[in-house]
Amino acid sequence: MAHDVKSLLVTGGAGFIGANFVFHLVKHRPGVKIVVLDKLTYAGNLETLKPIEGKFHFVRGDIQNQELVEHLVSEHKIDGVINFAAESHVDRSILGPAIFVDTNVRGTLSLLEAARLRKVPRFLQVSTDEVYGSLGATGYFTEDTPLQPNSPYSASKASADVLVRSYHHTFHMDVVTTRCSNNYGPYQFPEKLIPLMIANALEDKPLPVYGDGKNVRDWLHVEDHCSALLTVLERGKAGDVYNIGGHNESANIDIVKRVLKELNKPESLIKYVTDRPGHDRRYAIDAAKIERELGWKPSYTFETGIKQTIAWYLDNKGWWERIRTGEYARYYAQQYGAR
Ligand code: NAD
Ligand code: TDX
Repeated sequence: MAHDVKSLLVTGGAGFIGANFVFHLVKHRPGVKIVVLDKLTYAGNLETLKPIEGKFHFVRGDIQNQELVEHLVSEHKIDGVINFAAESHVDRSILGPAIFVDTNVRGTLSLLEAARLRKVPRFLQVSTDEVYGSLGATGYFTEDTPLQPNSPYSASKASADVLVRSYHHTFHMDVVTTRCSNNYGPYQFPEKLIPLMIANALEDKPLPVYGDGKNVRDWLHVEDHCSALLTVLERGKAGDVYNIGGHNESANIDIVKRVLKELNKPESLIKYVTDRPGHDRRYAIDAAKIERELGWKPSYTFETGIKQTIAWYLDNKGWWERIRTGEYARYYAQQYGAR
């Protein structure tokens, strides 16, 4: 059944993917009312949404506040929820796991309860390929791969996924779950691999590569993730899971060298550092189901996507330079200082 959502609650809409999704909606579904609920943690940034000010409603709040969520659902006649709100960084989950359970598990439960009690007709949980664990040199994650999360972050996301599943089976709620591979693109917080390497290279600072640099990630441009999410929101089958990926595997060291080459910076900036504890070796998504059943396919090649992304970081230095002071500087010293 196609879902013609008219009023969408976007949680975590001031973060990297959430904000890109709000841009995508404004452009492709101008008639949809958008309500953004975001706590504005270190990763949330209202400045990102400034170019479309007036085209969405913004509420600062925590997804764990079920009363607030229920109120928003009634006030705005919400007929769809898409949940981006999360603690999203693996390294931070190693430094302090508790908030990952609070936001990613308890927060998702609070949203599910609010949606169930207020009879919201559609709920999309934005999940990740990391719930499947780690692959060896061959094979792909399919929707049937067992959940074997290895970090506190991925464990919290997997916990949320099984809660979402249970709401479909027990309460017959109309839920869909997506599991996407690593995203890159404009507005990504500079703690994640690609923007961190771009920013450090531009400032001639060392580029910290974990372990042997040969861990493999499967990269998808954020706009392609957003088009897949809208497709699943509107046409995904209730209760189903959809993997999202662009068939673009790369070893971290190759990504880092690529960034340096594009910026005309020397490879001597690369610094191999102590590995991430429990570091997953390889992620690779089999996206055949969403391609076959919903006709989605990515539009960016990595070639065009990485050039566009680097150009964006060059043109928007103010956005990330402001972030790299204050709380971020303290995190960076804790994460990389003694490595
Ligand atoms: P992000 O860290 O950039 O943004 C998270 C947003 O959620 C921020 O705006 C933050 O303020 C908000 N938030 C955090 N806790 C909140 C709370 N308790 N209540 C309300 N808002 C809160 O994350 P992202 O990279 O944009 O990821 C978005 C979602 O996509 C996450 O659920 C993540 O697990 C998933 N995902 C990310 C990737 C990736 O490569 N970045 C890939 C697959 C899936
Ligand atoms: O400084 C670094 N050096 C380094 O070698 C950082 C920050 C990362 N890495 C490596 C670790 C990973 O193998 O690069 C790879 C990518 O790291 P992250 O950008 O931290 O992403 P990852 O851990 O793969 O998780 C991301 O993809 C799945 C997102 O952060 C998650 O939110 C998403 O669910």
